[in-house]
Amino acid sequence: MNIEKFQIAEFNNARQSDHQRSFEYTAEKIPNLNDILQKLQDFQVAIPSWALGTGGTRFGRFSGSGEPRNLEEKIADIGLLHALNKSSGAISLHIPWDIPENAAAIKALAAQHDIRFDAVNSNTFQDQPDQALSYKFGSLHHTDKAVRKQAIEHNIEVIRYGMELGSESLTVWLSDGSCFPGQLNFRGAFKRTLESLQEIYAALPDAWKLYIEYKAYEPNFYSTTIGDWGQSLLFASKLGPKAYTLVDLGHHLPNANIEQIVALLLMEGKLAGFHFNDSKYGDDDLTVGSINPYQLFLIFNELVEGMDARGMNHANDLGWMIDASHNVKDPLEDLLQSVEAIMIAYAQALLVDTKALQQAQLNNDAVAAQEILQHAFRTDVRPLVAQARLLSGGVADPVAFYRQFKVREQLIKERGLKTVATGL
Ligand code: PSV
Ligand code: MN
Ligand code: MN
Repeated sequence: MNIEKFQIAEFNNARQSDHQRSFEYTAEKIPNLNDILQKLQDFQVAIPSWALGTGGTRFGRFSGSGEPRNLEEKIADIGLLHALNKSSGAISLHIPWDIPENAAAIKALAAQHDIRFDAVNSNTFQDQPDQALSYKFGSLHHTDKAVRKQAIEHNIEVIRYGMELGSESLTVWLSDGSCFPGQLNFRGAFKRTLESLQEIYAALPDAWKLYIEYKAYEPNFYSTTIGDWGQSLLFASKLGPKAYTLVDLGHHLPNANIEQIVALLLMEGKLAGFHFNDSKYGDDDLTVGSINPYQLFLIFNELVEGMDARGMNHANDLGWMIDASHNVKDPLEDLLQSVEAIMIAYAQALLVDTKALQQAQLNNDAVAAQEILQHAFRTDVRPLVAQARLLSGGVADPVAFYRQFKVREQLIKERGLKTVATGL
């Protein structure tokens, strides 16, 4: 289905005076308004190809309707998101869940929707039907050289797909680890993983980056070979300047201070970017901002301050991706909410009076520091985010538009009631 320009105009016009009033109320207090609006317009969040269908758990999956049946339809879905919010102009592919058989055609289709290809993701955490050797006991860390070789070759194949599409980074997440004490020699596993990653690193084209994602536990429940940011950073440092640490917000032990991790990785020039999601208990992969929006704001506060200090470009110098999937929401509505939550946290962070905060820190004035942060956090920046979206040609309220124009119903008409998208 296509979203027509006149539909957007009609929808926005009906909301214009309300929006204008709230925008002006917020805007008049912001000195660098145009700069903030431009930054919001430039900021794009990649949508994972695996989040467009309803997710499941090991207890079951309740598939939605009108889900995309192939990569082309996934790109069309992201095109819909991007037409509405103008902030979803990138896709992150997981291979082999989504194989771009005809890369030129896929690339052209994405370009029609103004979508570029962000990081490509390899998958050595599942066995595929035609696969010679099993990853039951790991992949890049496996004790058997032949299994490691198979996993290395898969990663190199993923790089090749990415090159055809114009991606410039490979994300490696390993489920490698152990379930029981004694099962694995930690140092042996680390060294084997490093050797495997070195071979993958050697296959990276010049402009490419290698993103090393860590995760504390699951599916292995005693140890994970890349279990935390320290281990990931160790690999990234040993590998070289093209290797970075990727932070998935759901991959920490409970109550971890993620904003502090982010600040230090940024300081070291080793932060790859993010897999955004939210969680209450573990790797819950819930909608971004649905559980702990203050944490998300604090992360963005470190990002804005740290990136500005290093002269980095907010939009381009890190990888911004969503990694979420769950059971009960329409995935497209969920992704609209996730992107909105990211834009809100980013806008709030852009409002922080960094100089005043630094002064409060120098004075050890914890009260003033909290006032400064929470003043920004409690500002209703939704009109700013909406204004940026309108300036880019998007809609005032994406979820409301999606419902009013019955987008899912249209997709069901086109694709059918019973459709299952590939992914977890
Ligand atoms: C693992 O939990 C993970 O976060 C990795 O990024 C995978 O690629 C993705 O989820 C799969 O859904
Ligand atoms: Mn992830
Ligand atoms: Mn995860």
